[in-house]
Order: sequence, then C-alpha cells, then structure tokens
Amino acid sequence: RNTPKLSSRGLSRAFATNAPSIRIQKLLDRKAPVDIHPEVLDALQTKKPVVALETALVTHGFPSPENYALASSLEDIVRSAGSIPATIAIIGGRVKIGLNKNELERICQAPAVKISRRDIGAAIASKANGGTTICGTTVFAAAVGIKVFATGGLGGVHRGGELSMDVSADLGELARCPVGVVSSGVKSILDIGRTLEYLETLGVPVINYGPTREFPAFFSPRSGHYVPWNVEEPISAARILYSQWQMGMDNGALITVPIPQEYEAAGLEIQKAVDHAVAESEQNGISKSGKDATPWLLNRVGELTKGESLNNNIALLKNTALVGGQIAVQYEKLLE
Ligand code: PSU
Ligand code: MN
Repeated sequence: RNTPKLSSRGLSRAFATNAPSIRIQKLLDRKAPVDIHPEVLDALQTKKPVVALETALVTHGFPSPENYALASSLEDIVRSAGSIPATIAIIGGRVKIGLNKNELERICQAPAVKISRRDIGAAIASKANGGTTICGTTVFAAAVGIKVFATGGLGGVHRGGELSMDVSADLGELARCPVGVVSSGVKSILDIGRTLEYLETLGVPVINYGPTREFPAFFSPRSGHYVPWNVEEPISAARILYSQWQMGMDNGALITVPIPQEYEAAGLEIQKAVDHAVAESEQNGISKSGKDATPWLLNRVGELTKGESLNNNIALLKNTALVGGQIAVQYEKLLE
C-alpha cells in the first residue's frame, strides 16, 4: 500500500491534544481497515482545515475518464481555499481517507459498489472497491473527525416517496453525524418539498449560502421552497457549525450553495430533461429499483441533455468545493 502504516506513537501524542485524534486512536486500537493519507492525518493532528470529498459521484455519477479530471480538480480547488482535501473511498476492502494519485485513478476506473452506511461492512469483508455516497462519506468523515464535506447533489425523498418510502439514507446520516455538508441542494428528480420536511423532522439545520433563503434545486438556484436560515460569508456558516457542536449536539448540518448565476438559463432547459427522465423511470420500473434509481436518473438526464447537464454539474461541484474549503478554514480559526 502507498499509505504508510500509522505510527501509534505519533498518535498518542496527538491523542492528548485533540478530538479527531481520539477517534483515530480508537480506530487504530480496533485495527480498523482504515488508511488515512499522511497529509490528511497530519492536518487532523495539527488542526489544519480538512474537507471531505465523496466518490459515488465519480463511480456512479460521471463517466470515465472525465471523472478523474473532475475529482482531481475538486481537490485542487479545496487546496486553493486553504484546506486539505480528503477524498474518501473503499479500495480493495480498505477505507481510504484521502487518496493518492494511483488510488484516485483506480476508483475512477475499476468497477465499484455504491456505498451507503449499510453497505460498509459487506464491502470491507468482500474486499470490494466502493464509491461512497454522501451517506457513506459522512460516516467516514465523522469517524476521523472531519467537520466539513463538500459535494454536489444531496439524495432525498424521491417523487412518490410517500408511497414507495424511497428516502435517501443521506438524510438520516445528516442527523446522526457531526459533519457540515456543503451541497447544491437536491435535484428535482426528487420531491424537494418533502425532502425539506423530512430534514426538519430529523432536526437537520438547512442554511442557504447566499442573499436569500430559497433552497437551490441543483441545476437551478431556485426551487420555490424556502429554508429558515441563510448566510453570506464562510465565517457565518462556520459559526453556526461551531455553536451547534459547542453545545455537544452531534447532528450535522446542510449548507446549500446555489449554482452560479450564469448557469441558470441552461438549468431551466435541463429541468425539462429531468421531468422526462423521471416519467421514463416510472414507466420502466427503475424508480422501484432501490439504490440503482438515482444513478439511472443522473445518467439519463446526461443522455437527454447531450452532456450539458454534466457541464453544469461540474460548475456547481467546483463552487461547493471552494465554499467548503473556505468554511473549513474559518471553522478551524474558531477553534484556536
Ligand atoms: N444526486 C445528484 N448527484 C449525485 C448523487 C445524488 O444530483 O451524485 C449521489 C450522491 O452520492 C448521493 C447519492 O449521496 O447519489 C444518493 O443516492 P440514493 O438516492 O440512492 O441515496
Ligand atoms: Mn433510494
């Protein structure tokens, strides 16, 4: 393996100094199948800002080889904001917190399972490769004490979810892990209103990053649904996270970053393809296929828009990576 074995001596010094290291020490004590990239480990120990990045979007959301260019540019953007990126995946049954170049290439090319919380044990035991969803990535970020995670589209309540009960595990995970998830809202492949209701039930704060409280609909900055809070600066988002966790609360938070203005018009066109794809999924039964439903819809929207949706998707991912990097920097300053 390229990630050197963690030295438990170095860790016990860190153990005394901060909370992430206590968690890491516990993982080590259990000989957990986790490799923390040395740069990420150092950042966690010396309290540098770290931003988690997911891999289901590269294994199940984007085609190869574009996925590799995207994943590495998201890491670069997090760095440009002053944070250390920790792209998370399962490779050969080991949980990787931060990937080196070979590992990133591998997860972008090799067949991989889509990893939600419930897939973790089985994927490790069967030595699988896995792309972690927001749910799966949040589990691992929390396990090592990463506080900020930047991504694209959150899963949610599917249309018709009041009958099918197809509700993404992403929502429940935000309620149980102390991680601030920076995303562009949820795609209108989902029932946005019910997704927001469910987040409220779970006690997950939803904060829009921008001048209004309108919840963004991924391809569009507007959904017609409103959330209770908005902030306009990274420091303001960081203070909300800090205050919540200072109280000993252990739930996460959702911070939504609308797609940049110049993509709004294209977003409206893509919206039509979204409706078309949802109608098809109901006719062909994919909508009832469990974990395959979301990847199928994402792929179909890409086909219907001849790749236009992927361009918008890349733009918004880059934007959330930047804002996530900035929020992580401000959060660490509050801890000083
Ligand atoms: N929605 C998107 N893009 C994505 C996903 C959702 O617009 O890439 C991915 C994310 O990884 C998310 C997962 O966590 O799909 C949700 O899948 P499901 O609905 O099966 O929980
Ligand atoms: Mn589902």
